Amino acid sequence: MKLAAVNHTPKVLTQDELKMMAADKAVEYVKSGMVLGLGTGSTAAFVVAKIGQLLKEGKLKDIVGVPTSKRTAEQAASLGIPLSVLDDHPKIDLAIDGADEVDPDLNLVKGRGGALLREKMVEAASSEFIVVIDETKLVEGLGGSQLAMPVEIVQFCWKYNAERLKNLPEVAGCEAKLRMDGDKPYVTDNSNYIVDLYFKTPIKDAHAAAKAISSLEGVVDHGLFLDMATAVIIAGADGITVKTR
Ligand code: ABF
Repeated sequence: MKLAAVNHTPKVLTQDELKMMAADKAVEYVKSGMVLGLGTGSTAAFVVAKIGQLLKEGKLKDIVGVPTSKRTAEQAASLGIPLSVLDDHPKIDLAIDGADEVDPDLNLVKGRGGALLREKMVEAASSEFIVVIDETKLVEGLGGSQLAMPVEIVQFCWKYNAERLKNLPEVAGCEAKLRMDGDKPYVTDNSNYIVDLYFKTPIKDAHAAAKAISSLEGVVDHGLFLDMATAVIIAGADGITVKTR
């Protein structure tokens, strides 16, 4: 008798599938009547899409979304999610957003998508802040991915400020590069520039670095989101893990 071959190799999930899994889990925490902070980036876009779907199906009601970027506002509006701003809804029940790096204490690097300022304003105003990531975002220390840690600065004399950032002892040894959009500087939703800091080794003291960066005149905000996340949902090959503070 000839036996049919059975393939027992487990399916390897793509990064997008993992992001969607994390997003779906986070949306389980959304309840009707909530004011929601809507994040930015590809993982947050899955969250917004799911919320839109549940609203359409009548499984969620009376949601108000406070978007963290113009592109999230556009996506949410296209899905019929009612929108507001912090001026009108200064207290947010729950914000859900992605991140670029997450350390073991649930501190984050965010803002590679360029929306760090509005993300930080909305997420700081939220009673709960759930971060949704795939496992590639986990690091032992912030800056450890060797990818950009963004700093939003005013356009005026950006070179002067990039130089001052690079020379701060708290971020010693980093490189500072103006973020570009083609052959022009990248401009944020708030009409500012971004200087990306690149680290060869993780930042030694992220709280000291955050304080030093913020102390420079002309710095608007930075991508270190410290002591802000209340939970992190991580999607990996072994499924979903929820870490809480
Ligand atoms: C936002 O989107 C940002 O703070 C972060 O830069 C980025 C994460 O992107 P993605 O979810 O696309 O990986 O959350």
